[in-house]
Amino acid sequence: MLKIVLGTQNPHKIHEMNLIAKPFNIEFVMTQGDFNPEETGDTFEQNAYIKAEAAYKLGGGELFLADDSGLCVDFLDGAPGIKSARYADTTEHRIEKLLETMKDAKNRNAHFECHLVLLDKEGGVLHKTKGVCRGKIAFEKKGEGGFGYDPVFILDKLNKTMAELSEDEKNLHSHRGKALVDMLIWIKYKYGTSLSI
Ligand code: ITT
Repeated sequence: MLKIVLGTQNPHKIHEMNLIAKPFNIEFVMTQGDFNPEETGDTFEQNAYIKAEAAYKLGGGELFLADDSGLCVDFLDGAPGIKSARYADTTEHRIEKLLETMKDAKNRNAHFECHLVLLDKEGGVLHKTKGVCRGKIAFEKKGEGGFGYDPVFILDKLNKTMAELSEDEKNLHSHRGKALVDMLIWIKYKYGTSLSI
């Protein structure tokens, strides 16, 4: 089993990513020590790099990965985007604010985006991937699964909210699932089928 240090404070991300990585014989482990980098970047990619670098500085492994992701709403010119986690103080308030802001919006198109950055044991960038999942903002919450904006994001492909999907279904269609499978395939071919580094 190849262990990769994941720079995140979000337990939902590590849970989803470990489900996806299991068939690849890869496990994500939390950083050791105080992981709390300031996300000062202007893009998802820059913030993913900032988090991956913070994980690398804490050490504890040979590969370091971070995810920066968010919800981009057409009606809001791409907001909340990189500020998705800071759009309001709690998940409930973030959803309430989004639904209120969107209450008269006809164009409800939106997408989730996920950017992953992988660093080596010297802190150099090894690989980057991106995943996108397209959908629409619902008029009300539906479903209990997932996290964050999942109850108000209706997937175009399935006409269900992300929160109505099983964990496997979400991973099959989500921005994170797409970005991570691309990353895992790259790691597999880079390091060989044994995945030992
Ligand atoms: P880390 O920075 O510690 O990884 P975070 O939750 O703050 O955790 P981000 O800065 O990447 O992560 O912000 C992502 C936010 O975007 C997240 O808090 C959710 O509000 C939203 N988000 C990202 N992926 C999502 C998903 O799969 N489902 C629902 N909301 C998601």
